[in-house]
Amino acid sequence: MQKTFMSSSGAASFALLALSFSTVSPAQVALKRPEAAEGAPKSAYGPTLENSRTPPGTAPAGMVWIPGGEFSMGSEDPTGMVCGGHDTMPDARPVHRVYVDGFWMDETEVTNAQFEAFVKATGYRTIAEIAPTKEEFPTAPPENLVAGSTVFTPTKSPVPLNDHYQWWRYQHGANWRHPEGPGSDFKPSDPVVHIAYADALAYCKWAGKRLPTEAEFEFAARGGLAGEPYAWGAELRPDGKFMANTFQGKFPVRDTGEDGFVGVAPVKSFPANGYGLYDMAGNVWEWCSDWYRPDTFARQIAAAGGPNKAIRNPRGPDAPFDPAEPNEKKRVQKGGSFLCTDQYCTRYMVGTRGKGEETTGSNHVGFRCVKDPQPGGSAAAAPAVPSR
Ligand SMILES: [Ca+2]
Ligand SMILES: [Cu+2]
Repeated sequence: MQKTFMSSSGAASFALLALSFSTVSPAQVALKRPEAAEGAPKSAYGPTLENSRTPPGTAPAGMVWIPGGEFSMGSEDPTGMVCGGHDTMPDARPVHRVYVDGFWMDETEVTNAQFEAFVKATGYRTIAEIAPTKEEFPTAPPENLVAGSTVFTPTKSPVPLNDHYQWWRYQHGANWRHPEGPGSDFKPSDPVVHIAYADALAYCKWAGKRLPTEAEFEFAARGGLAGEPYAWGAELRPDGKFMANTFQGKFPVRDTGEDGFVGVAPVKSFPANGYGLYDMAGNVWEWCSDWYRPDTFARQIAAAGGPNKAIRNPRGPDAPFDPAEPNEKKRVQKGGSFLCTDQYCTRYMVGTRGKGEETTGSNHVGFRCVKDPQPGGSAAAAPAVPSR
């Protein structure tokens, strides 16, 4: 019932611990570092203890079974790692134990074709398609009260990376149908973008699904591995192979697209992880249902009585708070995007956390859905049906 793995950072698997020491090489002993070894540095990660991988019924179309179980959530400081980048990411610590129940998850990000089916069935209009009002933005000049969304724009020359407004512009007419603005058209197999939180929720409701919690997303992204920095293992590019759609070249001047894609990539362009999920890192950011706070993990651990007491099915704090922008209501986003690079942001790393203001989509923010198993076991009896 349990699968355990040797993590790159030295977390020992249960299987190895069960061996007698006489059968283990000195190198392995050094990796395992018994709990009693005082003063020795110790990985914060424990094993991943999966529930049964047997699905509770037939999978809903396009979804895969995520078994759930207990795992270590969060990220150690990546700045010392190869390709770890410059950001220490304290909001992803302490690493701590979490348990999630099993669930179904979309094997890909929601695509434009899927989103178009939703829009055709419901007439839904996304936030990016609706002009902001004077009531919502009393101080904004009237000429700015135009529907649109934020679009990444390469700079002409290298810039200090301390002000992201240098490479984001508010583009009138940018929305899921026109990802770069008027004149650009969506591709059916690309992930839908320019999706605000409410837009994602509306789609989920129509599809009979919901957004993943942050813990569910991370459990799923780890694909059964334990303590690895990436959804596929220890290295960003094993044997030189690109495993996710990220940014190459000089950020934010020019993406050379060595991984095959400048900007967004069609879903399933890179290998699936251990659970059969595609693009859990890179491509587009994905909304989670949790409110964002930088100290979420510390608060949960305090409430649970320590980092080794598994927190069951965490749903995040009751209210959002980001000291960097205290008036904005932010939700957690996971996975990073096609703009991630170790020059600026390495949130393609599986234990790291992103955040986004609820009403703000952009051309690198999308989502995917999850679904709870049906009581009685047959999930196949509940296909996605328009609810209105
Ligand atoms: Ca790319
Ligand atoms: Cu990033």
